[in-house]
Amino acid sequence: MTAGLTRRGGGRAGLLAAAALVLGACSTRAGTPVVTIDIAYSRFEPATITVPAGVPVTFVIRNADPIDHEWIVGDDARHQRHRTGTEPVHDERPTEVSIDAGTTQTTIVTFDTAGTLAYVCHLPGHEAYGMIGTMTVTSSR
Ligand SMILES: [Cu+2]
Repeated sequence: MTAGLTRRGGGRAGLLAAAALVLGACSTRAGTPVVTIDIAYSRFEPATITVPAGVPVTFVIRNADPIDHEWIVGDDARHQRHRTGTEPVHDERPTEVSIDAGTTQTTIVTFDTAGTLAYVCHLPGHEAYGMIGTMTVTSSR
């Protein structure tokens, strides 16, 4: 109950907390960054994330909506494939996650190279609505 109230009250605080977790990677329990992404009203929060390359990053994706969503991270070519794709469910690649209504999914991704990626929900109409975020992968620790 308390956690729900806290989360609802502080979208910005959540973003800062996620950034702090990334920056404080060495102090997390597993020794790797943990990033929490909330989905509500068909939006990703935060919509901008920075993570380090070369280490496993744990993403905890929480879908508070009453409808299903996806979280697919990658470059332009990957997103172009998904815009025209027909795969209904994603559960085999760590960079492609289906998050059913009201559920939380966790995935661990290691980004090999620095660069700018996007994370997008490719269910019909969701990207156009604004369900997209930017992931900056940095080479510095
Ligand atoms: Cu969606």
